[in-house]
Amino acid sequence: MDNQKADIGFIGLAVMGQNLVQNIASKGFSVAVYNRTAAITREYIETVDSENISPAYSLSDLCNSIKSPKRIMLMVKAGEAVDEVIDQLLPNLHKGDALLDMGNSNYKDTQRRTHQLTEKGILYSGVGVSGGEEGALNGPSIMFGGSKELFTEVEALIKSISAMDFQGAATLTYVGPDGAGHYAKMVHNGIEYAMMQAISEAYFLLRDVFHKDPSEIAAVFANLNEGPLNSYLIQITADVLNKRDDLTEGFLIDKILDVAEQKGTGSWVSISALENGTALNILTEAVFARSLSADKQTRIKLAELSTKNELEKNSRDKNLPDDKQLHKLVEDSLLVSFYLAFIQGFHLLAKAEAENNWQINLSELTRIWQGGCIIRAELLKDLKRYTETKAVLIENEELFKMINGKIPSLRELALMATSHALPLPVMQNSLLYFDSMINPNLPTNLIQGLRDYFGAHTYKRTDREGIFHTNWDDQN
Ligand code: NBP
Repeated sequence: MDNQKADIGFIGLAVMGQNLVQNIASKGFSVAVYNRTAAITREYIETVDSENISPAYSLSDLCNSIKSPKRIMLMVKAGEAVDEVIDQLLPNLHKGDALLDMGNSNYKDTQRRTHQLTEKGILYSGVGVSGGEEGALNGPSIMFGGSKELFTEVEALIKSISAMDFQGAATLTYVGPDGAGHYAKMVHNGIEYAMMQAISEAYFLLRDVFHKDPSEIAAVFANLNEGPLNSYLIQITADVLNKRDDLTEGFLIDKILDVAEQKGTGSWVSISALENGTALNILTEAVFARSLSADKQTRIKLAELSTKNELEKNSRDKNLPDDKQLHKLVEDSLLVSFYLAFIQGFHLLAKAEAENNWQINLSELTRIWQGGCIIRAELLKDLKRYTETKAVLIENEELFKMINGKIPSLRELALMATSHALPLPVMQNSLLYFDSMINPNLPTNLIQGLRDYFGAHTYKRTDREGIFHTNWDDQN
């Protein structure tokens, strides 16, 4: 009997899946769950105390235990696993059934799968879910992509499990068809990379130029969190820096190896920017910073050969700002870096939206990123207002003036870092992006001349219309 069947099916009981299922069940929806490794399902069922969660030990059991038309969420490892699960599920699905991929799939895979399943009459949705394991349990930010019809139908359920924005509304939105939801999640993750890198750069400066210990730096971040930088990432930075080591004396942060890992979405966003010709240097440098950190042994060897220590000695104590001035330098520099990371991310989104005809509402993204997700931040309140004008964000005069007013701090901080041989890829690239965008005469005229010289690629002139080519050998 259908009324004894579960409201939805759920596949994938790793950390995200387990928490999301608990969240769904706690809102009164019944969920039948399946995991490839049955022991994990068994263990999960034993530990969760909810009559809304029932186990299935095969995909056909799972499909038989949920209401029709079937709505099945997938939360398995992004990539081949999703295709494998879809292939195994297909014999059990009928026209009108729906699959919702809640993992971090590449938007191109989601577009392909949407096409493949739509041909079979199966509804497919790529849903971006942000918030990590805590968000999955207590309320993530949800970027729904795919069939609008399916969105309308499952909206009540998904709304009930999401977090809340600053006004108390659910952090859920319909982003657009096929890959739009996963594209938005990918950009979210790119911005997350840039924010985390900028934060680590501020820590770097406070540690290596100002020689503050972790608890002093934690105090700086706790203080910053009281102002316009108020955000989840700034808040947890203070917690991470303050944590004492369980195994030895001192702070845990001093024992953590400086090699950062990545799972893919950061590089996908850069690949997308390279493909559609959008400048995304701030977000991309955050990815490269992680790649570069992996060259630990080379860094150790070259440190011994370099003159970095002399440079540091010579720069030490040279007119360093006092704590109050330092607070302003760091606050302004982080704010500029954060805002420009969002500006670049939104520029990329706007380009992708136009190319794919997605009709993404950028203002809605600034709303649903206010709660539940890793990049939730006070500045999204202002960004929401700026995106409502629909102008290219950096052209918004109010926003531009605000950033412009903080650029002197970033310039001073970048100069200070350079004189200490301290690399700040995101902060320095924020300055580089800003300086490029305010310059009406970049040196790219020379590039055009060189291209025309060796490849007859032609060029345009500043003083008349048309396409020109010059015989450069002809020295007159
Ligand atoms: P993982 O990304 O580590 O995936 C593990 C799950 O995938 C397990 O349930 C595993 O089953 C299943 N699986 C694999 Br691996 N290969 C499979 C296959 N061929 N067939 C069926 N199932 C397969 O788990 P996670 O960290 O919970 O993340 C789940 C998704 O959520 C990912 O797409 C991730 O990118 C995304 N996400 C994660 C976070 C986060 O903070 N972790 C945040 C937001 C989104 P098994 O138990 O049998 O091995």
